[in-house]
Amino acid sequence: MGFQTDAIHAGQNPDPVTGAVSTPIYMTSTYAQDELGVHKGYEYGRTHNLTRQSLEKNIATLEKGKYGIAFSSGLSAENAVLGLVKAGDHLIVSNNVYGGTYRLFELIMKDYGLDFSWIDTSNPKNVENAIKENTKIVYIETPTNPMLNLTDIRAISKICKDNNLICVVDNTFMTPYFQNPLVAGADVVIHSTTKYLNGHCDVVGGMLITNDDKLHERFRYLQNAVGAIPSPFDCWLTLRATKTLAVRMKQHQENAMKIAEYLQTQSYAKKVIYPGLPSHPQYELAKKQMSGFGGMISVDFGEFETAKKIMNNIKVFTLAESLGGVESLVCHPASMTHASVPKEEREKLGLTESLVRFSVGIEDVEDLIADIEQAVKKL
Ligand code: P1T
Repeated sequence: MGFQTDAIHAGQNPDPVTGAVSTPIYMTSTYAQDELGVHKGYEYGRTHNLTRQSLEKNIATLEKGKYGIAFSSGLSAENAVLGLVKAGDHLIVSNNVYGGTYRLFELIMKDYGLDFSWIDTSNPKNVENAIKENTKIVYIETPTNPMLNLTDIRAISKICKDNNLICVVDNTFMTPYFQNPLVAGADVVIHSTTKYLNGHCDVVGGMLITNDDKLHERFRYLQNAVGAIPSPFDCWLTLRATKTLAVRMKQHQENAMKIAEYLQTQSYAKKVIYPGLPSHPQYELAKKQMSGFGGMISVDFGEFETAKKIMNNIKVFTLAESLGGVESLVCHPASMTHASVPKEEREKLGLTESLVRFSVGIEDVEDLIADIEQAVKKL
């Protein structure tokens, strides 16, 4: 089936009892058993929930995967990935990832005996060179948050296959509409469904997707044993949202392209980073690896004061953490989403105090550009 057909139908069948077309929200913590040891396959809410199963099947289908395993946040999904390794193991990770990912890996899990190498994965050679005896996972984010650096998923997946490593890709920024890492050879896809998949800034959630039976078995075990599960209502909201993912992503990207092209002509915007601009250093890879460029733009305004004034004066864009909602947001990565990353590390990546991240929503683009113009007039 095509993407939009799957988005609307995969994982969803009319309710067998009433014929309800919209998947019911099964708000129950437990299930009646017919007699001891005889039940309908549903025993306890943490372990089984039909609304959650529908969402898992839906997103797995969009990612061209066999299995989806839902979590209560993107970070709890990431934590389940770390449940594949044990003390003494080594992981290679993209040197620019969401700040919370850095915090979980480097500031928490390192104390439990995991070793992380933070590598510029945009050059596959760097990944090959970083492999050690005890390396188990290569974890990449592409495009990265917020520098929008790309990593060649095919090249990294091949290195992983050749070295018996697990390749994990955070596909939050692109969504399955623009990029399918499993098709490119990755073993696991991770999403913060909080972002584009849910798309309305009203749910926090996460998802892992894989084709591998063994990985699925382990993730399913961890989902139940650790218990970081999303509520049935949150699953239902996200299931409702993926139905419009394709139309939303088209509009996010159309708006983002127009804004990026506009900002590029403005002298106050010292550096405009958007994978859809030919000036992006990995524009060729972007065209090859993704079927679109997404809705995220990062702009370096050169001076912190300029960046601050724009963020404080902008009106249609809301100054807030997060991204991927229908409403446009603006954020200051250095003090907000990436505050956990040491300043020296941030500066090495170009994640400066004057960098502003725009999550372009699906409002009328003329209003968004006029909003930036009015904020800049106050400089
Ligand atoms: O917030 P949560 O659902 O736990 O997801 C974490 C996460 C994982 N991966 C990426 C690429 C992300 O961007 C995030 C969360 N990011 C933000 C909250 C943000 O504003 O960048």
